[in-house]
Amino acid sequence: MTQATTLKEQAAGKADETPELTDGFHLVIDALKLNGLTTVYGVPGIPITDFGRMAQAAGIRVLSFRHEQNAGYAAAIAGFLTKKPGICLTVSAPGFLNGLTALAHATTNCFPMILISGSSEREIVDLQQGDYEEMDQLAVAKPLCKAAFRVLHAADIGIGLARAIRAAVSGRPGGVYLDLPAKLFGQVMNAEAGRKSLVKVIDAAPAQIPAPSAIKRALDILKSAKRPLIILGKGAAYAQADDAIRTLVEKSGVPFLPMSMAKGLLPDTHPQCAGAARSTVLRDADVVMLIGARLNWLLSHGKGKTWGEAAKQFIHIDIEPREMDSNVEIAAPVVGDIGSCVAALVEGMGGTWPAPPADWTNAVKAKREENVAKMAPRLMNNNSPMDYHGALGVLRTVVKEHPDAILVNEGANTLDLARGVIDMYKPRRRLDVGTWGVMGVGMGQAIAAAVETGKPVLAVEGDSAFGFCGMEVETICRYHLPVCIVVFNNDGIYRGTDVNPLGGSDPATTVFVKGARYDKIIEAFGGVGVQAQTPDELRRAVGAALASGRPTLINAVIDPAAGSESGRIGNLNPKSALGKK
Ligand code: OXT
Ligand code: ADP
Ligand code: MG
Repeated sequence: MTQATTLKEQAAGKADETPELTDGFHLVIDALKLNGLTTVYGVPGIPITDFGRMAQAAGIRVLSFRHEQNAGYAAAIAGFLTKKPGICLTVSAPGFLNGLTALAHATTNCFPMILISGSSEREIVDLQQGDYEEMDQLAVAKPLCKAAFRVLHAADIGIGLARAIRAAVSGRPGGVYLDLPAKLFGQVMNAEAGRKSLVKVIDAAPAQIPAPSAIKRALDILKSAKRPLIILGKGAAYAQADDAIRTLVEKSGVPFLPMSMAKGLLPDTHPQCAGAARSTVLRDADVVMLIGARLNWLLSHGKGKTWGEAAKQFIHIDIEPREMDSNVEIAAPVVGDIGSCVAALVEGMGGTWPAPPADWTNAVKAKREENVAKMAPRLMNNNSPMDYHGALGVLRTVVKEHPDAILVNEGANTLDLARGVIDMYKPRRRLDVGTWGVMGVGMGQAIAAAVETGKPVLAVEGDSAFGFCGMEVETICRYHLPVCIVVFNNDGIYRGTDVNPLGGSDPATTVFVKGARYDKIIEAFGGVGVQAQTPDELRRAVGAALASGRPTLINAVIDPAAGSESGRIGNLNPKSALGKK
């Protein structure tokens, strides 16, 4: 009797005579469910089409995308939002490679994610005999993620998933690849033995308690500071230690600077927030406490002009010991999970803690107020076509009125100016391009944000950025997600005014079709499309979208001349030694 026949007989009620059976499909599903991983982002196809169907039938929420990269970005940000690994499911070779960019992005950003890809038969792959979508996926994935595993036997599925979960969320979180060859799904085994083989991962991300001596060293330095600064990074947002962080900041009285995705951990309107005095605090601080933020390019590697001449001492809180001294000397490394470290610091501060010198906090306050006052009138203009500030002034008010909504943001000018203009009020409400500054994360992030949190999403997208992932508006419409997309349409990358230096019919490399109507795209799928030419029209359209919860795309017409090259990071473009373009 074949195994398939036995399964059929089981279904026909002859289960009494034969032992109950299970197979690879069901073991993977059961293992995911056992570990509370009940949402999967992916694209179906050989060999995982039936897996998706069975998973859906078993109560897992399976969201089918139009491209695996967007599903991967969704899984990555789901990991950030939930502290559980986001799951992305793809087919072999090309689907796997499409998902791999997102896996590498998750690893780079320290987000827990598991990319599960079906793969072709080992025997054929290893002899390179040309299987359907043949690729040695495990070997390809390894250098691009935190860990990579392959499961060959159904009895190892439980252990394989447990290893993947632990690798993704423990220590510094990251991306994990799990390779599941097609044959594995069909492997049959005794159901009872299968159940026993599954592993419910206990304490997947154990607390990492800092050494008391490290806490004392850090507090001694902080206490001696004349111009202290706390920098909050997206690791601090990820840690979900919101109350402890707020207590530390408020008890210390130290000005804090949120990195982009840490905005809202404490409100940007908090009296200690130094976001609007960024250059001043980086240049003048003498003691800098980093909490879940790396001294990478986004912080000018902790040295150079940005950091000024004044001597600095760094206190660095991070779960990854090797992050210490990666760019500059760290005077007080505090290695541990942020929840434990911050709690220990607060405890070590005791009942009272001396406020930082008033000349420092007053100087920060004065600079902040100066910058805010400088920006205010620019946000009020009602120009048509809109400039960035006019349009963003509207969105700033919308977010203030909907502090729970999640803001997704990508582009160059659209990103950099929105980051400064739009105040955030709650933790983990701002999602963006992250450490790589990658375009195309927007729609995946918007979908996962809506799915994982149930909150409304406002996605503010450059027209180029949107182009990397725009087809997912169909996905947004198909799942009826409360996502309002605003495309800042300035006819191109950075600007829409460049011309081909040689003349001729080819446009310049950075410009798109002029006057494009992105709003028409969503109408094809039953969503609401709106063209907004003025800030007033934009205000009305976004208000209606958030009130209705219907998928909406607003084509916000931005002056093509308004942007600058690469937004705020034009300095990173190499210059020709010959001075020519
Ligand atoms: O203190 P000072 O005086 O200096 O002032 C600062 C703050 O204090 C002040 N501020 C405020 N003032 C008043 N009020 C408030 N509330 C306030 N808040 C702040 O404002 C200034 C600035 O503050 P900020 O922003 O905090 O500070 P700064 O100096 O900018 O910070 C430095 C950085 C580095 C931390 C920051 O700039 C940053 O986080 N930057 C991230 C940049 C980034 O990642 N950019 C994306 C990549 S750009 C490029 O690579 C693009 N590509 C290529 C490409 C990519 N990326 N990916 C892929 C897969 N393929 C290709 C492409 C194709 S962008 C791009 C498309 C662009 O076109 P779009 O159409 O999409 O977009 P548009 O440009 O709109 O056309
Ligand atoms: P940002 O871009 O906001 O500056 P980074 O991505 O550079 O932030 O830094 C995030 C840091 O947070 C990483 O070094 C990572 O190891 C750390 N991290 C992530 N989660 C935790 C945690 N729970 N406890 C301690 N550190 C963490
Ligand atoms: Mg643009």
